[in-house]
This record gives sequence, C-alpha cells and structure tokens, in this order.
Amino acid sequence: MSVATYGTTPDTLSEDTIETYRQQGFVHVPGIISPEEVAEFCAASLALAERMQSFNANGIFTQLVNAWHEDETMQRLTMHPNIAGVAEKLAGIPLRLWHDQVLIKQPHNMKPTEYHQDQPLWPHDNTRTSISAWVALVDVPVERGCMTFIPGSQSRTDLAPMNLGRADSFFEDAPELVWQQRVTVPLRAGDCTFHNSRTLHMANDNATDEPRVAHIILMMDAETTYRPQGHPVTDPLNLKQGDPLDGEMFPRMTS
Ligand SMILES: O=C(O)CCC(=O)C(=O)O
Repeated sequence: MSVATYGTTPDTLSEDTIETYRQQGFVHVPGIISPEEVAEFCAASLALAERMQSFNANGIFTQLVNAWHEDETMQRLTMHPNIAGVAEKLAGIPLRLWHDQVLIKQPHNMKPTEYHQDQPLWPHDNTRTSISAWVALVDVPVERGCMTFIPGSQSRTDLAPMNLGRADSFFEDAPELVWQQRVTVPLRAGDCTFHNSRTLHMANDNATDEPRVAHIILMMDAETTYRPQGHPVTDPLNLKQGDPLDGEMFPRMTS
C-alpha cells in the first residue's frame, strides 16, 4: 500500500524524530513541502540559475548563494514556516537565517561533494548549535547525489575546515572516523534532511541524465556573533569581531 508522506509540520514532528536528530546529528523528514510547492520551487530554482551568477565551486555544483535576496519565490521557500518550525524544534533554540543556497549538480558532473563539517567553514562565534535543511526539489536517489552522513560526528568540535573538493582531507584530518558507519539518505522530491553543522557529510556525484536540484537553508543560533574569517556572505559587510549577526541580512526564522 502506498502512503502519502507529505505533510510533516512542527505540530506533527514526533519526539522520536527529535531524539534521532539529537543522537545522530541528522534526520530524514519526509514531505516537508507539498508536491505543488516542489513544482513551483524547482521551476524557480532553475530559472534563477539562468540569471544569477554561481559561485566558483570547481564544477562540484552550481551554487546560488542568498537566492532569497534575488527571488521572491525562493524567499518563500527559505522562510517556509514548516521548515523553520521543524528546525527550531530539532535544534531546541531560536534560530536566524545564516544564508541559503540553491545547489544544482549538473548531469554526469562526476564530482562528489567530499566529506566536511560546515561549522569550521563559517565565521561564527558564540553559537550553541546550527542546523541546515537540505530540501530535495527533484527525486534524489543515491545516483543523483544525495547526502551521506556519519552518525554522531557532530560531537567532534576539534576538526579544522575540510576541503569539499578533496577526498584526502577527511582521511588526513579525521582518520579514525573513516571506519565509522555511514548513512546514505535518498530523498523523494519534497523530502528533506536536517543536519547539525558539525555532522560530517558528503554528497555523491550526479551520474544521471537529470540535474540534481536542492535548496539548502542554513540556520544559526539567534545569538551568533561574528568571528573574523573570510566568507563570501560576511566579507562585504565590514563586521568587527563580536558583532551580532542579526538584522535584515540574518532574520529570525520564526517570530
Ligand atoms: O549538496 C551537496 O552537494 C552538499 C551540500 C552540503 O554540503 C550541505 O548542505 O552542507
């Protein structure tokens, strides 16, 4: 029997799911948006890719950072109340938007996104936890580049930034974790995974004929302050160490 899976909301999120997220550092949430929303947001992502400059991501993906600034439809996805409400329940604290990004892996791109933690790459201080929602806007089986996670690795606060383009980074910087079990999570369009910014993760290359279209909403502790470190989102802002990351650029996810 097939079961309709869409419709996870902050109110229907189970305690089990919250517990799984806290233990593993990631969780699969089916149906965070509806099929109608998938169609609208996927079309908007592909249209945006035609007119917005991608970051240079070395061919790993087309990367549209702060898509919500450019497009009103993408803004509705980034600030989607289901996603924001579920994220705050999983994280257990008030959150702000750090940034969003559309990540499109082109057909047959042959480039995995290699293992990394997100947090060491970010210019953040004073943060209890951060969480990202990775929303599938097409079906993403293993072969199209879904995410793989190392459960429990969010407890590692000692790791240096890893290079998303280099598989060796992981083997050199965290050799003991190479032998940990990994969990690969294929997603149907409209599903999402939430992951802690310290959970080690990677995504396969796209070996299929269709683009892999995902929208990622990166959320941080609402109290996060600036730590000087180069990052394309904060570089233009002229911030000083300790400045709060708040205001229009970094809105609260729920009011
Ligand atoms: O989708 C990908 O290829 C990688 C995404 C990622 O690393 C993230 O969302 O933190």
